[in-house]
Amino acid sequence: MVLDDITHSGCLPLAQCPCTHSGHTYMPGTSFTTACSSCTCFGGLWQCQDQPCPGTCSVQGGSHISTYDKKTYDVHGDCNYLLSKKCADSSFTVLAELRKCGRTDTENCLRGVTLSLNGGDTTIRVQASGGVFMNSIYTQLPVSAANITIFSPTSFFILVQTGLGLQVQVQLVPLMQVYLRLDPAYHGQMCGLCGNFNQNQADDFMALSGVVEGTGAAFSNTWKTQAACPNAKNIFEDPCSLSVENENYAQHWCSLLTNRTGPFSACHSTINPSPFYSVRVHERLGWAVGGGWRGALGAPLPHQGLIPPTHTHTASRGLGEP
Ligand SMILES: [Ca+2]
Repeated sequence: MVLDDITHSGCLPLAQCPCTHSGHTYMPGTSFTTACSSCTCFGGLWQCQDQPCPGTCSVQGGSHISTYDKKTYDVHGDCNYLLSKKCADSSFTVLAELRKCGRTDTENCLRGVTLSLNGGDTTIRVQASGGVFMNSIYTQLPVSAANITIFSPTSFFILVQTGLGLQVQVQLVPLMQVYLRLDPAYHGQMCGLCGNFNQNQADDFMALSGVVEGTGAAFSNTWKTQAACPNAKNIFEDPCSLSVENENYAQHWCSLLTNRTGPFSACHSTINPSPFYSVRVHERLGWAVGGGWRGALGAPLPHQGLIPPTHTHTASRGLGEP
């Protein structure tokens, strides 16, 4: 017999112990499923099995890449890049246009995302302005064609849903960012800045030649789609070192993300805010140093859910994310 400190029902056999998850109580034998695992409560403990998990790759802040295998690096580029494609064929190809957009080399913007299907039979380009072009023709949303649906769930987002297991989520406000969500069936078959999706971060910088590049810049240069573009350089300069005042400003506002009693604290049990904090501080500093600062921390954060519960708005919904 053990003391039930969850539902406070007194003493009960171990096998009858409930479990908790995210503040909810589950009785023995009940289960819950997430996108990546299935867990069942046995004797007060969760027994979980991994499920095939979709991969998410993103380009945030114009330069921060997070691969399907969750390796993060920066590309301070000024070119079109192959973001992701199946290595073996051209069933789908996603290109990203990254441009310099300020006075310093660390200010970069995502200007457009292009999705090609079936070897280029269908090409969809989404511009930072929100304009959508299908086969170079300006297209009003929603639009549905063979194997593809494009719609705007809110004024902040455009979703491109393909019948190939790839969803492209384009954020437009306050700046263009893109998230690729890929079916686990593509495990280990991918090429491009998003990596190979084999659940091994260590080989994500492997170029087509088979060589594993040492830096994000060198790796990104192997995926330029225009030879005439300048090569991206490694930038080791910490923008925090340029201005104590800017650093304090960025840390003050961005610490709202990690503050244990702040507006995002209710999300912390589900999402670790630290990576977001780090990216945002550098983003704000980069903007501040370059004069492009707009002071918009309240802008929507990536769709993974880091939106304050008290400010949840339609921009965060309908994206199918946990
Ligand atoms: Ca990998």
